Amino acid sequence: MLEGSTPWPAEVARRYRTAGLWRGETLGALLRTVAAEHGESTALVHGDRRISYLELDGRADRMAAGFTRYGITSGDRVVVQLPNVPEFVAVCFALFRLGAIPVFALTAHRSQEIGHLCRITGAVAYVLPGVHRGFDHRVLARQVRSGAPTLRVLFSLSGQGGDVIDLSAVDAEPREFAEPDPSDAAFFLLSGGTTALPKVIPRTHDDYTCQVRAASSVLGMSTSDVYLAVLPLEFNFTWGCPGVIGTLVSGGTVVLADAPTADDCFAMIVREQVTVTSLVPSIAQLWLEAAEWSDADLSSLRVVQIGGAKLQRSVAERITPVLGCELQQVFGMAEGLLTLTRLGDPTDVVLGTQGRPLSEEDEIRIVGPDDRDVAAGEVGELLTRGPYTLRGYYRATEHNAIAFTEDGYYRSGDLVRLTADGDLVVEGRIKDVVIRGGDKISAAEVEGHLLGYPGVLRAAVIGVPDDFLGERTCAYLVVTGEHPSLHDLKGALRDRGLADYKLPDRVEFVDELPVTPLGKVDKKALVLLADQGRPTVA
Ligand code: J2J
Repeated sequence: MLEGSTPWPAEVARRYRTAGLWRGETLGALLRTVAAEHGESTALVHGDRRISYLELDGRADRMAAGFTRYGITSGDRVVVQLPNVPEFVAVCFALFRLGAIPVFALTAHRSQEIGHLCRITGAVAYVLPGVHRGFDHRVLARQVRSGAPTLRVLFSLSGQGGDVIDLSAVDAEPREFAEPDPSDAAFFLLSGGTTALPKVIPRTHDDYTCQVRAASSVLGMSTSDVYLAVLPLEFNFTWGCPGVIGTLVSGGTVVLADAPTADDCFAMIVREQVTVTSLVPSIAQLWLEAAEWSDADLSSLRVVQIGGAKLQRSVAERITPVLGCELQQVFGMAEGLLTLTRLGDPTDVVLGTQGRPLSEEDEIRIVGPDDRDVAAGEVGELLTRGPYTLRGYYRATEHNAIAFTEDGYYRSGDLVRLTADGDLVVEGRIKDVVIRGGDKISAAEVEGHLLGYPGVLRAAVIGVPDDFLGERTCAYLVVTGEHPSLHDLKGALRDRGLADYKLPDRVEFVDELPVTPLGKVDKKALVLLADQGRPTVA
């Protein structure tokens, strides 16, 4: 077992195995099995490229052998920062085969995030996109390498030369590798968490195959399904709910979208006869607006999953009439637990709840501040444990002591209630996270960076309601001397290497931050204050 991970207790693991939830399968072997059965079928589509299962399987084998030439071996961690391209999938399966562990990064991540990911995971390699959306990731990579002692090799998607190896050169005669232990980490997801430095989540082969198989079965996925990956592949929602892996396990086809724009996605839906896709609410809203005037025939769509942020009922109500397909609400987290409405659920359940847990072995508790279960139907914090929910963040002993109960429940920080029928409704959260569109922003992380700006004495970051994104960020600052402009603040954070989506949308200045009777910054009071104040123009 990978040092720094927390295993499930032995008797619990035995129960999951006996129940057939953990089957001892590795993700690499899953692709092999499907390729043997549906070799000629199309696994991936990207623009004009169509890649069959046999081709994907073969590419993963050759790439796995190729990676060993650069010294990458079983157990090594490799940061993967790629857009939605077939190479993302091939690199991951190559690493799975090898027993090496992909660490998923967002393409928006910069030196702060990538540097942290490299250091905390001890990554030996970093796979980057080259120049992407006008940003040169090679410069970032060299910068990161100087502060990450374990990082040895850089691979890039587009021909670079020098010290950055072109991914196409990662190619060698296939060879056999020892199967990784299915109860070990297959890859790392990044938490949308609350801490100043983001935590990473080891997802095991056993737990993830359990999740994708169950999610595929809930959606009735089959070889005739075509999944459109609109959101970034590294998002747990897109990767495995059932997403990319669930579609591949079912022998279906995954279509990779470069951007979530309605124009491009509608054209792909028509051309590839897409049946399933997953969206965050803000993108669903854009699609609804576009569909009102578009004459694209979207009738191949059977389900649109929406999750990642609260879906307003008014938006939920328009999905079926406008897009002509079923809506499935999904509440999920990179840490594990998924709840989903089921196909054919009553309208009120689909429109007004986030559904029921994915697995019968998912355990949930809803507790008050005293950690006792609230009365039926009351709102409280959601605690959960189960066959695909982590038991501990990676290398985070101190944080794990507060993020989990002694008996292994993960404290989600989400405020929820259960309806009389047992469907979950998300009511808010107690964790200090802003959910901007589908992006999760840790207030503490941004506050730490704001405090690095000259003259800033105190900083508090809050989410303020926004019609389109759900929430936007607002920074309240106490400063000495002149007030910096929002533009200057954003520039400074960007220069520190913080991803763009974390930069505040608005800044306000106060003489003192309000505090609660316990002496903590009173963020509720700030939200009320923000509501009265007028937004600063960037
Ligand atoms: C309200 N809040 C939600 C929802 C997630 C599937 C779907 C989403 C994620 C995801 C995921 C929400 N309504 N429907 O990993 O596999 C908020 C909660 C939650 C946090 C987790 C998946 N769906 N949320 O969003 O790790 O606050 O996962 O704890 O990015 O998003 O964020 P993340």
